[in-house]
Amino acid sequence: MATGSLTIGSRLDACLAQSVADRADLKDVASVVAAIAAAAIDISEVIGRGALGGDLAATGEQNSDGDVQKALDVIAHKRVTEALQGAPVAEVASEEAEGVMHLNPGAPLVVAIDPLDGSSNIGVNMAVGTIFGIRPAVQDPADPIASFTTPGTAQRAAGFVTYGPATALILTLGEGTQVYVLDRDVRAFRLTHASLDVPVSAKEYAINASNARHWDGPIKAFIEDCLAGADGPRDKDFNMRWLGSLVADAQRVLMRGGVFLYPGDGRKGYAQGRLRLLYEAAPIAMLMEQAGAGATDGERRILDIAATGIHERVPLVFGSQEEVACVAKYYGGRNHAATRSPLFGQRGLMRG
Ligand code: AFP
Repeated sequence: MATGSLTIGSRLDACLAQSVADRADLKDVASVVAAIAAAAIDISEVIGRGALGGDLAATGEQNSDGDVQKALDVIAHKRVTEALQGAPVAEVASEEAEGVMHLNPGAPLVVAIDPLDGSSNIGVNMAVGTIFGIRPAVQDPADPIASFTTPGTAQRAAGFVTYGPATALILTLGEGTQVYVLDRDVRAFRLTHASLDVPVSAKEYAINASNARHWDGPIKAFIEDCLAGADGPRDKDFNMRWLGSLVADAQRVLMRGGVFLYPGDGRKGYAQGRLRLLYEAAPIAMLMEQAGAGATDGERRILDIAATGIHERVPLVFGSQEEVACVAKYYGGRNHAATRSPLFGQRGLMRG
């Protein structure tokens, strides 16, 4: 999408038509984005009614993750799946389904999707979202998930919807990252930002600090040095945010910079962190890189990582380039002979 050709205020369908006019190869991708956007508008209206629409946080079955599904998880999964059935989509890998779902055999694209991210926020009126990545379909009789075991660089498009004070669609078709906001008067998304540009440096980090005792040395050292502020090796004070909603934290980072960290940690089942490579980390990574930011697992570029399973977890660090690079330095300078420090029980790795 030649972002220079986009006009602020234009509706999503007009912007997608423009991108297809610029690049005919985006025709099928644009159809899938339009289908997901239509489903998101319906989901936004369900969320917007809150408890008036029944208990959206009511719990039911367990999903692939062993997480208990909430009513809204199921509603969102059903709505996006219906929408994708009518689009050029061969397969779907959804957080809410154990295996790959087969929709339209022979269709050119597949979608990895988290229909409702942040479900622990549902019952308390906090932002939640839908995250998706669109890839070419790969036929390989020997590998039933071949379409999803390519690196994140195979993604043709990626996006997420934040159901917050405004419902916003953050989208990339591989040429910059755009922001659309839902205009409820016409039930359509309209362009508000044609090409995001994330600040290179930042003074804000996002991490669930209650897990500090479980982090590895490099993460402990990085956060310890952020906490030391202007008195420490980073020479600047930091602020902290943690919204418990990946899409909300990601949107803040895209709009004003910062760094988000969900590292692997010592808790049972969290060696690779909590977030999923295919339908959380990889789409967010594409959006970040298209907006001039970075995304790693602490050391490796997320988009270079190929999944071996559709629900595979990966540690995730994304945001302002300088901060993402700084985290990697803490790993690169790993010193296993770290000494104890008063704060975390291990001395920071970057101390002189
Ligand atoms: P839920 O969908 O179970 O609420 O998980 C949300 C999430 O995957 C992501 O949106 C948050 O960034 C992260 O989990 C929060 O994890 P913690 O609850 O461990 O802080």
